[in-house]
Amino acid sequence: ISASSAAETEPVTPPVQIDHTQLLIDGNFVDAASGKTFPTFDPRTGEVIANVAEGDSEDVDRAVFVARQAFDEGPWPKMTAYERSRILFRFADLLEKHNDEVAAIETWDSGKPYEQAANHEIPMVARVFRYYAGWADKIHGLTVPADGPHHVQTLHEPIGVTGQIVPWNFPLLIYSWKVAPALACGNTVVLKTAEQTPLSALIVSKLLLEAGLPPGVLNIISGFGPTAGAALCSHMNVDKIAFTGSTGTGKIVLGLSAQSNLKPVTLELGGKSPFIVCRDADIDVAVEAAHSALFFNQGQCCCAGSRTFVHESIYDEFVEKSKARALKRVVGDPFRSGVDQGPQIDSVQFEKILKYIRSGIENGAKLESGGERFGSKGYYIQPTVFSNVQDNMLIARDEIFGPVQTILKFRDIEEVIHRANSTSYGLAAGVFTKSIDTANTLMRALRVGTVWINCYDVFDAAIPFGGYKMSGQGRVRGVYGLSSYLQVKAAVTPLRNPAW
Ligand code: TXE
Repeated sequence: ISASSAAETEPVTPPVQIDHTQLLIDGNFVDAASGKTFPTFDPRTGEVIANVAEGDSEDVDRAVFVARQAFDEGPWPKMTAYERSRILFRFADLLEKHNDEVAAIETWDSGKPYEQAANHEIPMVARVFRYYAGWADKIHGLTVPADGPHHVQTLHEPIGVTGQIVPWNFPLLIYSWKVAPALACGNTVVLKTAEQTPLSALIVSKLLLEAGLPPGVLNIISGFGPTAGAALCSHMNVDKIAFTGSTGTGKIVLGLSAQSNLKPVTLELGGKSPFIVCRDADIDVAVEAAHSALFFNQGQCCCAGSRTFVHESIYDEFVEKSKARALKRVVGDPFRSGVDQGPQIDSVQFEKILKYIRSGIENGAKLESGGERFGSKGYYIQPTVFSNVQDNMLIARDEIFGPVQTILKFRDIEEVIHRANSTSYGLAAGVFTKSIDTANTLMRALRVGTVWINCYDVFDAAIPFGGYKMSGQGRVRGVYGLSSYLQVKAAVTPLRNPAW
């Protein structure tokens, strides 16, 4: 299909129906206490997909109450770790059976290409659950060689009721990074989905119940941030919050914890990640990697390589090739095969991105390709490339969260290190060079949570992910992802009774 025809033709009818739109509390689908609902929209058209129960503080109270009971009275943390692990493994098998149905719901609600969801994201969700299922019965403490005649040991215990808040760009993948380690460690969960994408978590959580998860252990609240989200963050009976979203909201979440019960908070926030192409890089490989580092998932990635720094000796060639690559990107209905880029999530993001594009033009960056909406319906935006971008321009400073590549020029390594680090973010970076010395120098100098060298966006259940600076606190995934869901208890006993 040609790019333009794809967006102009009638939207493909999604090969799935929506069965679940209520809140999931204590193992049952229930209406919101207020009886209110809100619409979730199809980003391809702006039309309503379904009306979903709108959870608020009363529903959060109900969910936290049952999650507390399931934690304090069992059965979840009291089950053997092996039983918990088996339920999580069983769920991963079930999810694989329902892969295409779940992927279709994810695509319909979020606009991401179905092939991306069905072939990569949903399988990765199963992988993440298997990874943490494997950890469930391998979590143990230490014996500690303290001074004095004491036997000292540590117990790694679940924290309790964990509140989780997820965004709309990877609704289920981010769900898996939070729910899987929390459950593996024996915690119970109240999770609030993003208001733009409430649907997929409901069917997937139902599969977890089918796999044997006891009622009350995982509760799903659909609803808005300032109401349901804030109620969860302020709740006195929630023991921990894990949040992924914008840096601004992350600050609010931290504040709500401070004003309530000082529950520990982990944050995975925004970024403005540098992608550095050195003079000795394989230019074609780097062009392709820089393109997908930015445009993947409609540019809606917290770790998007959104500042492409290119050495001056190869700058013009790199810009030409990046422009040609962007023009080849297939934009269209995400249900069609071969489509690389679907619509942006909603009208708010769509307008925000177009505003950034206008500011780039006004500030004197050179528009190489794109720059406008794509088609006349829905929230599609043309793959956009800017060259001659300067560090002080808004498009080089702010997280655009859309298909807008900004290409900057640099002269030497010290200079690019300084410029790459001159941001309040610190999530990720890409480095393209054939020199191991240059790679190691940059890898150590960049103040970011992940450095991809001669690659980008390599995700794996075992690789930790998280931000330096204002990109976040704590790590998700891997063994590091477990520690946010565990308390460490030190237990001390004398080796010899002093009365002897
Ligand atoms: O984010 P919010 P939005 C960035 C990206 C995007 C911008 C705004 O730049 O353009 O954020 O997106 C919940 N208390 N990222 O407005 O508000 C909200 O309901 C508790 C980067 O969608 O952070 C949703 O579930 N919760 C990011 C979640 O927070 C609150 C992914 C994220 O919404 C709340 C998404 C409150 N007061 C956006 N207010 C990434 N790191 O990948 C909102 N929420």
